[in-house]
Amino acid sequence: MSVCMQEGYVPFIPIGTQTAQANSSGKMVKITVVKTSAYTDQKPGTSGLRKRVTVFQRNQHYAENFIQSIISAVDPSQRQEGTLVVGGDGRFFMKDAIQLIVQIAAANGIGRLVIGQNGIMSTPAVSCVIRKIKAIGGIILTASHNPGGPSGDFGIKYNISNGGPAPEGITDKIFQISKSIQEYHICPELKVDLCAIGKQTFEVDTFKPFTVEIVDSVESYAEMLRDIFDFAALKELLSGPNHISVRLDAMHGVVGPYVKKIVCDELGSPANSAVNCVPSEDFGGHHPDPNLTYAADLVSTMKGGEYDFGAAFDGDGDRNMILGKHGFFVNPSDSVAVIGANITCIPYFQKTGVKGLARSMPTSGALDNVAKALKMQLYETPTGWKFFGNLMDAGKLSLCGEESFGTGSDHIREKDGLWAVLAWLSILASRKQSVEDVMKEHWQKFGRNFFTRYDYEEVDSDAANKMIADLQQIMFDKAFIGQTFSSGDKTYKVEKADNFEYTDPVDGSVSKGQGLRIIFSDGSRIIFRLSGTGSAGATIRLYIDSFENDPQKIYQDPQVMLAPLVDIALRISQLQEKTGRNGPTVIT
Ligand code: G16
Repeated sequence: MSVCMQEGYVPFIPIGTQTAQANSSGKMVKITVVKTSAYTDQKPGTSGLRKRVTVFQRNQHYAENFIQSIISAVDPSQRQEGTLVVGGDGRFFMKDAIQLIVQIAAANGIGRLVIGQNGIMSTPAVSCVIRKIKAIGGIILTASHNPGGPSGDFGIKYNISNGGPAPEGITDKIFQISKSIQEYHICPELKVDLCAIGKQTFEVDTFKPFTVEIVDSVESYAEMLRDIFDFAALKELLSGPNHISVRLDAMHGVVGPYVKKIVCDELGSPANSAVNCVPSEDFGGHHPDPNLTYAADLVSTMKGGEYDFGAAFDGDGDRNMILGKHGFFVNPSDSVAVIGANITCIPYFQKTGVKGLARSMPTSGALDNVAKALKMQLYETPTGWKFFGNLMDAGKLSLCGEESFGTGSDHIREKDGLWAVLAWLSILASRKQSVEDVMKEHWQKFGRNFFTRYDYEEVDSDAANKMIADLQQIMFDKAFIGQTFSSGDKTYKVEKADNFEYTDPVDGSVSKGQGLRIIFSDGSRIIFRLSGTGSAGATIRLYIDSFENDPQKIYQDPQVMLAPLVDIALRISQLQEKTGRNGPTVIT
């Protein structure tokens, strides 16, 4: 029945396929109840549960407990009629996890699963499919930009019916269940063939037939993009007589098949314009993280000058990095601002209008400048794409972005790497300018927010927590406001210091403790927060944002421009002394 049967695969009583009628003589799939012990560390972070693969493999029932906790959070009345979409970025342990999801979903009365072929489906594509087929939610197997392979990371994320990451109310519920779970329900003999496109139906004890539908990983998503962008104009740009040359690096992640089918096959870019397009379980041994450090190969190729436009994606295809000729770097905070300023180049927004713009708190104020100039509403949310979903559902938000290489719109409820690339290409097609010229003109018109982020990865957790606690104490001292700090020839006066708190304008929910902010009288900001996506130790992020509109200064090197603020941040926090780190692991 399948042309790509997996090794060791033993098909178990599918009673029907797309072509065959249900066979009532098929054996009944039995449900087993397994006793288990709860774990206390299954709290979803910024985006799902992310841990070392070994944590999932070596701790008994670790993955089963978390999958059961997710499904237990789904109202039983929704399960039998409901569909869950399942897909992942192809990393090590994904296929094992998908088989567990199938077995546990069936045993808990979920009616139908829709799974990407071979388990492959990018995070934006899962969001797209959930919305398209009106599923009750989805489970995404990814640790995003974290490395993969047997000694890398694995992750499980739950998305809700709007296609977006579960909000805190639901992730808290999942966490509570995981802390007291005593048993899980599973159909251990049930196995599905992930290769064969089509339906497999099983008769599960107690419940009515359980259907697993394996779908093409790319098609629904491609169809959506065809509706958003002007494919004829993009085709002209990529393969017409005056075409530009692009270099897209899928970083061995899930986006490879999407880039190949959409950009190469459909828009006509030559096959060699897309590299590292076969998803691999360990991402070729690299970090699938589209930044200047981990996408160094792309940066160096772009510096050669052969290509006009470059982009890289992360493991699950939701992040993007945009580069121009000779490696000209577009900061993600600027990227969303440029898209905002040129939004009418994208047909989708001509149809829907622009309801509002949003950025996460640490993201630079570049988007604010656009919102102000174009008289659009701007929302500032905590870090985490899940915070944008409510605004979109309420019709308040069209375009948003984060400094962490995430850009997207209300076409789905996840950030979308390939969408961002097509958005930039639409701007280039319409303006007939280079990436660098578009960016420079933007700074001339709106001023420039110089931005940098320093990441200190795998810091000792106690030391990181103490540093943050001590800093908060300093900042909350009344004497801190009004204090001045100098470095080189620059002096800054503290105007405001707080731990960012967000009240969702739609449902009134409050999210506290979202990052320490020191805001100076000229609007410059120093922000410290602990990452919620690491899997070992703590990652401290230091963000610096400072606006400049002197035309003589807007082309300077951000690291030079921001050096005084970095110095001040390190002095106030004593980060180096308290963590023993002399420098960051990654600078963006
Ligand atoms: C996730 C979230 C993003 C967030 C990023 C970084 O992205 O979806 O909204 O900005 O993590 O979070 P943190 O600073 O806490 O590490 P992804 O691509 O990792 O799923």
